[in-house]
Amino acid sequence: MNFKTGYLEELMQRVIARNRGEVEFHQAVREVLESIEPVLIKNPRYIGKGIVESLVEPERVIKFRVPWVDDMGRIQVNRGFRVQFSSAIGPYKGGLRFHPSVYEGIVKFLGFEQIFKNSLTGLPIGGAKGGSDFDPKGKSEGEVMRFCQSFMTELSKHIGSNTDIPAGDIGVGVREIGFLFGQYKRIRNGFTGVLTGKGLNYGGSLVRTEATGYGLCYFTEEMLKERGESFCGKRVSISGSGNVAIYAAQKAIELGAKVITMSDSDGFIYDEEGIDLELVKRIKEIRRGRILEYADMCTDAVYVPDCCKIWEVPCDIALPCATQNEINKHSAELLVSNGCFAVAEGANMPSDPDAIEYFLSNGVLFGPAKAANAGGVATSALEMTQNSMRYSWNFEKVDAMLKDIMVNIYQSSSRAAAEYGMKGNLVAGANIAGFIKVADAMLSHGVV
Ligand code: NDP
Ligand code: 2IT
Repeated sequence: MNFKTGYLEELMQRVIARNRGEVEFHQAVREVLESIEPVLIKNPRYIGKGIVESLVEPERVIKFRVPWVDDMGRIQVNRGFRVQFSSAIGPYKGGLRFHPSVYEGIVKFLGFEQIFKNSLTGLPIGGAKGGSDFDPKGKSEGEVMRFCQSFMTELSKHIGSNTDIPAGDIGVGVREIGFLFGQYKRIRNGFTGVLTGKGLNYGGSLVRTEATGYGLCYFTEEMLKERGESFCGKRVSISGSGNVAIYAAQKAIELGAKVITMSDSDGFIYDEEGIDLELVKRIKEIRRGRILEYADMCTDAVYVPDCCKIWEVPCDIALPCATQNEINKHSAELLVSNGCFAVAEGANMPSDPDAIEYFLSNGVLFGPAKAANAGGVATSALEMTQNSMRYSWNFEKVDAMLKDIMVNIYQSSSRAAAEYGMKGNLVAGANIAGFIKVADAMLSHGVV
């Protein structure tokens, strides 16, 4: 799609020139700019006040060396990042990703997306992301701890419970958050809610572990209701087998669906009888093993050593929960021709632009990541609230608040799409609803 206004085309070209080679960031910006074009045409004051120019430029990019000592006594050096993108509606908030593919472009794309996602939650949180090209796979617990301590030694200078509150993402779960928190507490001599996704015994919130996956299913349920449908009796294909995938599967099964696939970066399993989630949890959460082991232990299941082929399996509903750009146009065509009628994104930006275009123009119910996976960060914000109160809520209360937030996100995205003449297009709706709140806050603050 091309822009109707020369203003946005020029702005996009400037983003590309100023952030060379950061293709994931360009992709994320282009999608948002395309969606908000009708808002800018209707409200030229956003253009006059330079709101979009400011929004595409991070408030601060922090890039640092992370030296650590491996089990052989050798010094290893990784790169750490924190992109504090926008604090227009609250302190910077967003996860940390530890994966070898992490570079500035990935962190910027994730931080940019986080601005609008966090705005959609209705809670007062700005947008940020961070991480490192450190690969936790195959590292001992001692190595992971030493890496986390070194990473936090630098990061601690830039974050704080009222400034920037990181959390987990790929490769960063409750174990890593524990090591990061311990080091922050030691260096700063302060016990504050500076991270979310903490263990339950030192300030974590109930439901945070489950929140992204559960929230994804709550959002999808609302989307399905639009067609008089539900999860009940549906074949659901899920990619990934990490935090988001596992708890999306748990909630989908609880709502009556049959989950038939899960994957990791090496391959996927297909179990026509329905995935045995307790077995997946034993392999992935307890033993930190590979999904291949499922097929060794469960004779009904087939293992395919190519994770990209997962979308060839016929399903009714697809929940991509692994990583960015895991669904291209070819996969989208396969999904639709095999009868898939709903796709909701648990991962960040898992569908590429051509796949999204294909889903939307073929009548597929499509829940974009910013809206559909916002349950994780929303529950993080509830963790911040509980930490501030020095109190904790029970599981049912947090779960009910999460569900309420996801229903509201669906409704505000759906309403914004209809208001701008794009009924049913939740990509446009989520971007518009997320943008307006942030843009109006920026107008109030003046040139800052
Ligand atoms: P985890 O590290 O727990 O799990 C990641 C899963 O995705 C693993 O199964 C991993 O396989 C797979 N994966 C990672 N990279 C690739 C790749 N390049 N190709 C294929 N598979 C891959 O991370 P999460 O479950 O937390 O995150 C999954 C997605 O959800 C990410 O896009 C993340 O940004 C997003 N997200 C996470 C939230 C959270 O609260 N955790 C909130 C909102 C979104 P392998 O083990 O082989 O690497
Ligand atoms: O992408 C995301 O929304 C997350 N990884 C969760 C961020 C958070 O602060 O809980």
